[in-house]
Amino acid sequence: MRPERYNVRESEAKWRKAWEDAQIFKTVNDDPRPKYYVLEMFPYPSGRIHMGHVRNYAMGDVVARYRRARGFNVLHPMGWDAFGLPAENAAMQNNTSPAEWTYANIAAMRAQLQSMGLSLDWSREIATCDPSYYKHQQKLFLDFLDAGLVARKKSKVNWDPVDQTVLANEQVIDGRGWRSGAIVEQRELTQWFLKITDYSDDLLASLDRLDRWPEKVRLMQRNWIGRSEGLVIRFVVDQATLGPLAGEPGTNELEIYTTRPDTLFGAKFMAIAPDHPLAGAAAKRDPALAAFIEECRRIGTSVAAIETAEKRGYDTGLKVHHPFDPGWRLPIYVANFVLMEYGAGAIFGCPAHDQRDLDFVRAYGLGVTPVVCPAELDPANFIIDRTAYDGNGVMINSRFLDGLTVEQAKEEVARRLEDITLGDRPQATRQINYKLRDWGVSRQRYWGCPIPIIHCEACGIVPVPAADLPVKLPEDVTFDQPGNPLDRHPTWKHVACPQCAGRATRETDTMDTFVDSSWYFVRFTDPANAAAATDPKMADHWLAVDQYIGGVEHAILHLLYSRFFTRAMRKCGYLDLDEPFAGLFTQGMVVHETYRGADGQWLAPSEVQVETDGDERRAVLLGGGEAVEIGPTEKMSKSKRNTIDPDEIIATYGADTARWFMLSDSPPERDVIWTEAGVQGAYKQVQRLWRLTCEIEHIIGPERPAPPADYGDEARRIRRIAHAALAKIEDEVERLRFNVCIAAIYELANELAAAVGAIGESPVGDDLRAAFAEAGDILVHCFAPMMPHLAEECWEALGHKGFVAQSSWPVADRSLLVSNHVTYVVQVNGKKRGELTIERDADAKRIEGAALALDAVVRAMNDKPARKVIIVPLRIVNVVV
Ligand code: ANZ
Ligand code: ZN
Repeated sequence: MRPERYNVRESEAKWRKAWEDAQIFKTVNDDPRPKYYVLEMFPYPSGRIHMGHVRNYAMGDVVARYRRARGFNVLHPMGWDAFGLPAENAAMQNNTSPAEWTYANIAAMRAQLQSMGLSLDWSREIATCDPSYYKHQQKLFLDFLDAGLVARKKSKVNWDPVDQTVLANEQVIDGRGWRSGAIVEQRELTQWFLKITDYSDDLLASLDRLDRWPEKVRLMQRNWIGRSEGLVIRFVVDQATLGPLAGEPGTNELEIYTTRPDTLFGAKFMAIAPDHPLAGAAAKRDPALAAFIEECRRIGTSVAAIETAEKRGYDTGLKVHHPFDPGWRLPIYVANFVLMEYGAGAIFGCPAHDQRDLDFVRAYGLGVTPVVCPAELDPANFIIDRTAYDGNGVMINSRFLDGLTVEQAKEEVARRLEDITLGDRPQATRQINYKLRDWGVSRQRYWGCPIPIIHCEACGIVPVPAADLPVKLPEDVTFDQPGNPLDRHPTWKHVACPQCAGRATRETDTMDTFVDSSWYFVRFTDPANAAAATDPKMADHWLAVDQYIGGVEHAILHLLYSRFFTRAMRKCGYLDLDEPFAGLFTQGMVVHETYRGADGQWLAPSEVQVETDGDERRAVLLGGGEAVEIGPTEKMSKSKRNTIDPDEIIATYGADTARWFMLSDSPPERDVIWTEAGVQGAYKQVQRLWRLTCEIEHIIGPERPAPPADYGDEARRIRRIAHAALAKIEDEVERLRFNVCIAAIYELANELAAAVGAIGESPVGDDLRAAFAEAGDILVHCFAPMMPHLAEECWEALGHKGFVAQSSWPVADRSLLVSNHVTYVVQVNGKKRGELTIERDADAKRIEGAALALDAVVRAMNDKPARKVIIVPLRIVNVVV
């Protein structure tokens, strides 16, 4: 007799060791089976896994195990996104080195992931901070440089004037340096850029083909790329307003970009970016303007800064002539909401139809004239108050445009201005703009991939020769002073120029860590390749990733950069593919209630006792009994202390329980609320499934009966239930609806338990034993992807040799599921007269009798006898009279 209780701890350790010993999750490249590549976004080695990881990796593992059972050669690898700032901070605080800290974290987290029982091929593990990885990344950079995909441009960085160092965006808190507290300045540095904008159109257009991506992610990418079609219009500057500036280059006209040329007659002002050359020129004669520009610079010109800052402007005193009415003059403001980097760095403002412009004129009293009236409104009653109107409608207050639609008016303005020549060019030209900018990859940091470039006084920029790669990070660095240790290292940066052998220095910037994660999924296809980043054959064989799973926080940058990298790698011959991720799934977060003590301090769930009294929930301090306030349910975070440690859960309940609960409780794209009761419920299921398996085994007996030729009613019913569950779970796993699968497993288990209970101790025929054997196998197969350890134990209990993890998925016999009735079309002399629903296995005589008895048939036969009745099985009955 088997033990009543399933010993989670013993069993989980045993099966993990058995899998490991047999190396069953190791993937070979030249396997003849069809490939399936499932990947979860690799973690940053912060030191410990959190529940979000558990959820993410449990989902990926279900897919991997399911596909393996379905006969695919599955690639399911794991690695570490291992460069980045936290390692430098830790080195600074704990007097260790970033490498030591990182590798210790990797070791700890690897052990944690292994305790989850994930079916990963650990032989393919990579860490992006390893020279064996970043060597190839440096080569990629040099190949991109050769291919014209790298540029060097000036760009702004955050500069801490006290620490004399560049700060990452996350090190700037409320405009101040995180360590020094000094007000951060913007400085221009020459930096390296990857030319992602070469692919703007392609990256946008291809989104349409990614039909296994969530629509919301595609929309976010579309918005980020931000394609817009508009018009560049040249406004003539009123020379009389120029004063001493008259004649200075670039002062006689102002070029703007607009997507709404139809609103030109609603214009109230012009606005230029603080760094616009005309602003600089005007500031020369106006110190207050110079001060205003300086202030705008300090706030910064990031999109986020601009969106939150109050709209402010400064009247330069300059004016332009309206293109359709020289007598109409518009003032030029310098405004903090106009970006130099977009369009022409200048706009005309139409407050009635643009919210920013409206906010602006409300502050500066410039008036509002609506020019587009919603079709259903009378223009006389149409008033713009606090909200601009950006919808469609009919043109009003717009002279020759009146009565046109917005689209017609846009076209009319474009046509007219294209026909006017100013100097030797038309006054307006059509233009397509993108929000997407080239990707600045230079970081003034130590713990990143060194950019493989040498600066020679004589030769300029010299790539490090391929034979000298990798450019390794020096290990003897200190973090006792601010700034980049590579800059102050005594020897590392001084080298002989590879071209002229003269004195030269290394580039001390390292790459943005997003570069590291932009091609790791490619590296997994051939991770030990020392000669090159990829073997194109392997890359093309494995890619695209069939199912990628990760957090929606990576919906924009990581995915866009990876899509760009794939295209750039194709250009350089590393692979032949454009879209790296055929299927994408973004999972929801793991959330938990929050608790606060009487002193307002956050309390951890482990410090709190929650009591339920009917619908009422109350919490008290564990031990103390003081009342605790139950706060909202929020994403698990250290700051709110509402985290649950996966290690503790796995130690108490086992990995299967943790996985099961993560998958069971809500649809995978939604947030899952972690509750103690939920985990306990999952644990009960583990025990229950074990007991049920033992009971089924008892019914089957020591010998498995061969499948009989005929099944009795009860055996047929059991088979139908099992195959229905199997078919359902197949369909739902493929749609990643894990919670629905689990519900179906519960249902199957309930039905089987009831059937077992009904048998009690009465004798069981071979057909029923065979049906139970089959149903037991199906049950175990169905939960094996979610609870792999328990499944092995049950598989063994059912008398199988070998691993369920390696056995094939049972074939769902869908013919068992079809209903017992079929519907025939009934014809008289070939003409449809009615329908007949009858048992599937009814014989010809019964079908004929029932068809001839139908009212519609009797009428159509008109008292004539049937000469012949032709039956097409399961489809048609034709009565010939
Ligand atoms: C006049 C106008 C009237 C506008 C109106 C909008 C509504 P997208 O789709 O983002 O390309 N714009 C142009 N360049 C800008 C810059 N450098 N900084 C800030 N804003 C800028 O939008 C283009 C619109 O954004 C342009 O059309 C311009 O304002 C503004 F009823 O021109 B519009
Ligand atoms: Zn040189």
